[in-house]
Amino acid sequence: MFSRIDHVGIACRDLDATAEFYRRTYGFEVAHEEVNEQQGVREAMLRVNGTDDGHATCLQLLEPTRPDSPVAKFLDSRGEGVHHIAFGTGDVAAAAAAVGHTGVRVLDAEPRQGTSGSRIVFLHPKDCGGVLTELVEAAVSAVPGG
Ligand code: CMX
Ligand code: CO
Repeated sequence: MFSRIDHVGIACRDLDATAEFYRRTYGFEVAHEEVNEQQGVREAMLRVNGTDDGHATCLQLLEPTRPDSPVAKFLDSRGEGVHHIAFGTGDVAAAAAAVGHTGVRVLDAEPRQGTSGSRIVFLHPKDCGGVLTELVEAAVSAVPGG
């Protein structure tokens, strides 16, 4: 049901400075940038491996856009660092339902919009060994032939 790590989310205070750190230290370039107002983030995707078809593995750098957002609250309480891990799946609604049946709290009753038109749901970190976990279905348009 889950075939890959889609991305690792990293909370930061300064997106541009953090992207520059990853560029100069590892050579990872920003493949995509967007603002997701629903999630309260300005974000940059840095492709670590794979191709730009919605199935790559990325780092997702996250800067908050408002003080009451999940990433802003995380920065206040824990500071900068790894915020979540995201697993890729072909059907996020079915995957969330299956995980929900195991007793893990699914935070989104319906999938929300993620990066580049993907569909996402979050799982409660307290039910996942302290790891905030995201499930991601890539947008159809990002899949070759889709
Ligand atoms: N990883 C692990 N634990 C986390 C966490 C994280 N990222 N964020 C919060 N927690 C823990 C806290 O440490 C706290 O634990 P204690 O009770 O032991 O102190 C507990 O969860 C509750 O934390 P809180 O600060 O009161 O935060 P909330 O309950 O208000 O929110 C959460 C926590 C996970 C429900 C909320 O952040 C959420 O809904 N996240 C999903 C959406 C999101 O993160 N969007 C940004 C990314 C968007 C994207 O990837 O595209
Ligand atoms: Co994410």
